[in-house]
Amino acid sequence: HYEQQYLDLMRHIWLHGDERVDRTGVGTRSILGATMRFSLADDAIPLLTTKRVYWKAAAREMLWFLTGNTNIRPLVEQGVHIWTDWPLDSYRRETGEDIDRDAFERRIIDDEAFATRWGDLGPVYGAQWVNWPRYEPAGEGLFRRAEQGYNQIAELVQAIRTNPGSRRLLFTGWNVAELAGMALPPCHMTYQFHVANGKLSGMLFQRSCDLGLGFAFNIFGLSMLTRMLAQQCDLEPGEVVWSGGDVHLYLNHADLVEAQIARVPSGAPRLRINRRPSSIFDYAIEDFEVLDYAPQGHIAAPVAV
Ligand code: DHF
Ligand code: TMP
Repeated sequence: HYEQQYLDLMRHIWLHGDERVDRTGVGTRSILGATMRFSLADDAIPLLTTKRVYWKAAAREMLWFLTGNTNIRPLVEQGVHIWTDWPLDSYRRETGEDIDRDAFERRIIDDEAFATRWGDLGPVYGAQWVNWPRYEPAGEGLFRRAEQGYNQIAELVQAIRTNPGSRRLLFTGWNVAELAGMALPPCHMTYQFHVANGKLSGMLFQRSCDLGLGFAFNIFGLSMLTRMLAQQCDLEPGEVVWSGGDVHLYLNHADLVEAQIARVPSGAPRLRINRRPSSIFDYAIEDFEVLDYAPQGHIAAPVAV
């Protein structure tokens, strides 16, 4: 089963990873470098079956990246809570107010000015993907920021269509000049694509991977995006290759790890895209459907902020 790779990696890191105190203070067991491959043939989608994954939240997150928006407001409006903890943490630290998570989210929805002030993550994923800053000469050796940045995604679609043999079919969120302004520097930082025999494959380099929590979302996002690009470029889906840099398990995920590695993967979920939108930017959540997904129960685990 495709998921055995994941369970083997989880077991390996839990048994042999280097234990250290990480940025969050929670502590991890960590290794450097891991690769997994998953087929996308016949609509196969590498969703974990040993716990329920809320794939719609991951899909909404991917669609949000493609809009270029970096504010959590549209996510929260759709009931997606995965990014709330970081702005909430800044708000608590900077105001000293002990607001709870639900009240904070309610304010993000109800109060646009509040969302503008407190809901933004800085120039993260979407900002770099579709609007990487471009500078133009402003005379006397000065430069000013151009109104329109580089749209790496639009250029990627164009490049796959016109130059499928290219070895430069990639985009990245790792904009060194802007890292300091980001709530978190990009984890899933570089995506690369490859065309062979009429099939599009996608690869991700993830510099830092929370294997118990973030990974399930990241592998779904990579696969969904590869499927969307294939559809837009009239190619068949090939495979996805995931590669991790610092791949870790948080020490407070012991229950999740023990429960999950005791489970046996089963089934073959499929992702259907029910429409062919006119561009990569025109997909909606209703276009996506997961079939044959009968996972084992969800396993809750705390997220390290
Ligand atoms: N920090 C850390 N420590 N780990 C992460 O995985 C992570 N991911 C981020 C931002 N910062 C992070 C963005 N992605 C969840 C999933 C993905 C995600 C953030 C959080 C999460 O909490 N998932 C839970 C609940 C999902 C839900 O309620 O929809 C899960 O069980 O999958
Ligand atoms: P770091 O910036 O110190 O590496 O912390 C980021 C943490 O968030 C780390 O545990 C990796 C995790 N993460 C993912 O695994 N996937 C994601 O998509 C994001 C945003 C974060």
